[in-house]
Amino acid sequence: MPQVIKDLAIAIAKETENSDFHPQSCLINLYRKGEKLGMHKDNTEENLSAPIISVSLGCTGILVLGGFLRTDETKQYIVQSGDVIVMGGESRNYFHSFKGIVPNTSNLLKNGGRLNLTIRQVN
Ligand SMILES: O=C(O)CCC(=O)C(=O)O
Ligand SMILES: [Mn+2]
Repeated sequence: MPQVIKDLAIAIAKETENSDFHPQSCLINLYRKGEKLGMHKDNTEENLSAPIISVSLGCTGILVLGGFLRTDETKQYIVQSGDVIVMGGESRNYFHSFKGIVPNTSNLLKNGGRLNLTIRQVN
């Protein structure tokens, strides 16, 4: 992982009182018009208490955040380029999904769309 991403994640973690965060992986998702990510929990990491740090770049999109159960009530959040979501504490293990982008809201990426970085501590 590039040092700049590690440094960014550590700085974000500190801002949210996660002073002992060790970034070990960065998953990059690319969403074009009409593409989504279904409801899931991030539970493949050995360490399920370190926060997940999510950085949005490019087009605006809609993130859906639920609770511990798939059937829990959800809330939708508009995420714009540069926005950061920290899933820490209880929300570390909440169900969530990505509903899709609002096309033509950013020209950061050459062909439009949105990049999402999720930076994780694995163990
Ligand atoms: O694109 C997003 O904002 C969510 C990404 C996500 O939940 C994941 O990669 O596990
Ligand atoms: Mn996820």
